[in-house]
Amino acid sequence: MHYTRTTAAALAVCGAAALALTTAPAQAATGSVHLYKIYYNSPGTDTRSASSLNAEYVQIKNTTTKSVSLRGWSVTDASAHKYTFAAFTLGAGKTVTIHTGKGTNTAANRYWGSGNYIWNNDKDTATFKNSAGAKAGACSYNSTKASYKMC
Ligand SMILES: [Ca+2]
Repeated sequence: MHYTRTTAAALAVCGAAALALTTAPAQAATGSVHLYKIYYNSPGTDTRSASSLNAEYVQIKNTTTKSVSLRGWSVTDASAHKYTFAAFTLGAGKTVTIHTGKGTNTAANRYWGSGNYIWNNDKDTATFKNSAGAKAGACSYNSTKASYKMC
């Protein structure tokens, strides 16, 4: 009886270890490059001033453990306005903000270059695609009660 219990316990430990080994790679592979936040109703009146346009933005986050080249990746709204990344690399764990208006690109801030608002204040859908044109995510909102949407 004593030996049987010991064997059973040993087997249980081996089983747990085997399970840990098989699940570890999957956990390490989690993470993605995805839509993170849309700030669709910039503060104040929509005057189309540079500061107002640039207070409207969409963010993309890289939760993988590697830098990812976003060249050719795109974001579109429901009206088919499209932003396509030129040469740009998003570091591991980093977030990039795509402002609606014009500005000077940096590692953390990119500019759509639009003279008008992109993200409707009531409802819209952002679609994110990779350089091959495959959908990498979407984010929708349908409320004027908030000014932004966490995707
Ligand atoms: Ca807006």
